[in-house]
Amino acid sequence: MSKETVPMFKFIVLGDQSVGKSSFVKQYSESIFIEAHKPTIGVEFVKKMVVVDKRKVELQIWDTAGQEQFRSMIKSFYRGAAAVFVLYSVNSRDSFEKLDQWLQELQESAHEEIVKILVGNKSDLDRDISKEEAEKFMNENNFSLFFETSAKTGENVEKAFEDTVKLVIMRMFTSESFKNSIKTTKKTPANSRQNTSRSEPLEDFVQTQKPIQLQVTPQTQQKQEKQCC
Ligand SMILES: Nc1nc2c(ncn2[C@@H]2O[C@H](COP(=O)(O)OP(=O)(O)OP(=O)(O)O)[C@@H](O)[C@H]2O)c(=O)[nH]1
Ligand SMILES: [Mg+2]
Repeated sequence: MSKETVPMFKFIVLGDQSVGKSSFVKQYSESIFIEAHKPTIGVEFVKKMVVVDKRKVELQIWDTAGQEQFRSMIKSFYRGAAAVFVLYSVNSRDSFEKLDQWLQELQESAHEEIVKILVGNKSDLDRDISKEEAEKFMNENNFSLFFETSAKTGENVEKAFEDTVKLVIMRMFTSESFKNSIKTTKKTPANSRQNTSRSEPLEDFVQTQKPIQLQVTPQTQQKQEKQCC
């Protein structure tokens, strides 16, 4: 009996303290919102099986702490990640200004092919950062997609994850170096028989599927064209 091979994508969620990283992940994985702020200690991990355009993918979502003291340990989790959500809060200029620091850390510690997604969370609150300002930042800093979300109302949260999955799949079809930079299989326990073919499920996946079309903003499209040629 042949066993279905489901590729795994590792996603990281970064951003300043209290921007709503854990709430964003919780809203997506469990459809719940909690008013109280319980700071994340180190890194928390959530798994979710999703079907996007008839493709089944397992997501491993790593929700990181915003507190400064955890920065150095968080870096060790970037390895093999397909995408990173970098969050700020639309009502906090301070969190928007910290984005440069997160980009700097990514540049130092993540592989350069990682898909970067900019997320302005707390869109249900009065804003301090306009959409135009955030779009300008996105274009200047090589983000692939930008969303304004509310982890409270759920606005755009599922779309942010689903469009990111679609984009990652699209990159797998178009970029060999991206495919080689991301981890798509689960770690096997140390005492089990090692599956040495790291990319096998991904190869199956790519070979048996047709490329998909992702709706992207004009800016994103221009950027992707620039990147590809
Ligand atoms: N109104 C509103 N509040 C939100 C939203 N997202 C998160 N919050 C609130 O903001 C506070 C911080 O949310 P968390 O999700 O814990 O923030 P975090 O980024 O994970 O924080 P750290 O783990 O400390 O880095 C909590 O009180 C949440 O209820 C949102 O979209 N809208
Ligand atoms: Mg948290």
